[in-house]
Amino acid sequence: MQASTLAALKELALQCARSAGELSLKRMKEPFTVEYKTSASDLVTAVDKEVENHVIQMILARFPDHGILGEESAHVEDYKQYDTLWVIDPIDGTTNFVHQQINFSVSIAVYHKGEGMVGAVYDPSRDELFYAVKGEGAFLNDRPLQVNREVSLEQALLCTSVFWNKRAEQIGIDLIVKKLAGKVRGMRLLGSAALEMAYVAAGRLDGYVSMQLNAWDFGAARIIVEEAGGRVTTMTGTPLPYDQKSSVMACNPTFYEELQQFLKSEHTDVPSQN
Ligand code: 2AM
Ligand code: CA
Repeated sequence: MQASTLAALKELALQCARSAGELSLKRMKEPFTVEYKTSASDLVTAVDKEVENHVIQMILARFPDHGILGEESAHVEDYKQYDTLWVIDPIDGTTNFVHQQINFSVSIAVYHKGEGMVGAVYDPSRDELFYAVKGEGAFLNDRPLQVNREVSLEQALLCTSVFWNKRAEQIGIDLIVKKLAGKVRGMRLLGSAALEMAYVAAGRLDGYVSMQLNAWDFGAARIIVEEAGGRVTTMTGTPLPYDQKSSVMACNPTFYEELQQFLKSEHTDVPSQN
């Protein structure tokens, strides 16, 4: 990809992330409708849909021949026909948006022929923009990010997204998380996967694990963690897809192998959850 094209993609991705974040903050202060998707713990608001449409319009106004895979419009068209694909989540952490009014983010990624080129995760309530461009490093509001602390699994502060429902119990996620929490220094659950992974890039957390995330939850943050020197794979160590659900493991490389071995020894069926 030409340097000028990459620069244009970066500029638009950052503009979209900021603009979407500002719109969701503004709408948060007004009344909005909340609907259930599949259950009372799976929410979508009118703001998610409005913000996604706003981002789609910004992208297509500039690049009408690009494809879009967005959480609220994932069913709309066959995105596979496009070389350049924008993978977007207008609000990652919708439950936090509704209840806490903090700890939610916008996630915007650009993939070219399946390869991550630009990732932007914006936290509008703290005005923190995490972003990365392939080969150019990762940044938080223009400050370079680097995962460089030497840390063992026992010294690590980890984070995870878990749904405490029947299915999680059937798979045994609750037990894995419990065992992992007993092994590491601490375990956090913030409720926005994109933000949690961006915090790994920023060194605020040492690692993030999830048994199942959607492509728009990890699409941008994965590029940011990798550009910050972190390692991101599925829980079994295979490369992450760019357009499918997957388990995710994103961490400081110094304890990646140790974490992988621990997960393997605790749960041998992990592959079936990818
Ligand atoms: P969302 O807010 O965009 O739905 C913790 O809840 C994290 O998991 C959030 O990033 C959330 O994204 C995501 N999430 C919520 N429900 C999910 C589901 N059914 N499958 C995968 N990820 C989900
Ligand atoms: Ca979302």
